Amino acid sequence: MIDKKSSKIPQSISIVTIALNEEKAIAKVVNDLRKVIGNAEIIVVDSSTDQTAEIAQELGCKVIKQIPPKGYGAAYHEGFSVSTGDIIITLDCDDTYPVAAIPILVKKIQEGFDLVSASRLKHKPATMPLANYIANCVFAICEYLVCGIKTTDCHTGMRAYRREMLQSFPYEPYSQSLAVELYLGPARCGYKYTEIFIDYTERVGVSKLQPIAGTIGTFKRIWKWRRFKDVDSMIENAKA
Ligand SMILES: Nc1nc2c(ncn2[C@@H]2O[C@H](COP(=O)(O)OP(=O)(O)OP(=O)(O)O)[C@@H](O)[C@H]2O)c(=O)[nH]1
Ligand SMILES: [Mg+2]
Repeated sequence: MIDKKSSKIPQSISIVTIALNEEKAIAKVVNDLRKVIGNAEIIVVDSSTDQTAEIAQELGCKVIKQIPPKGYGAAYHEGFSVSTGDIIITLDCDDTYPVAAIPILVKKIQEGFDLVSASRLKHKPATMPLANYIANCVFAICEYLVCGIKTTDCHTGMRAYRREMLQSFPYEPYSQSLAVELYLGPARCGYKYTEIFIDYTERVGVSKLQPIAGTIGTFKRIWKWRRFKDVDSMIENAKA
């Protein structure tokens, strides 16, 4: 709809992850990634006061410092802007997401999808608190009713994006719940999107989730991409 896809099959991969005091998890996450993606670039946008950045640097990651912390969206935005791959994979830096799923995400992008989202919610994961599970189910219902977009998990941190797509629709990085918009926006703009299901394991380290601000942010993002809103003019205005 807004972007002419090049005929070249996307090949190069950037892993973009963000970290706020994840020194207990970072080494395992990076070592697991290396086993799956070899020498692809790994970018860590780090806002930590602990040893996360030093560990990531030692393991050969490209570390971008963002101090003081500017939040989830700002950190990912920075990571996207310095990444170079045709395919951008995101995941939390807390060892909750299965890196073994990355080849499946990559293959789907190479088959022609612009966005592949790794949903944690085929059923309730034992590792997700009940309140979070219920909230995610309510968000999914609202996303369908308000935007007309079917999804089971708009808050998953594990996604694959085709780079050209990510660069060409107007997302707002600096407020809460960017992940919601990075699904609803492309879907509403006519990009080709899909979900796969993954397992979601126990978090290493302390959660940074902000439930109230995140819920408000989610509903704002849903409303931004509501049905019947003229997305073409949104895109034109953003370009102007
Ligand atoms: N650079 C940076 N990273 C952040 C910031 N806030 C959160 N993160 C990271 O963003 C990722 C997602 O945050 P989490 O605390 O895992 O949030 P969540 O996945 O919704 O919650 P859990 O299910 O408890 O893991 C983690 O890797 C955090 O370390 C920030 O302000 N700056
Ligand atoms: Mg997490």
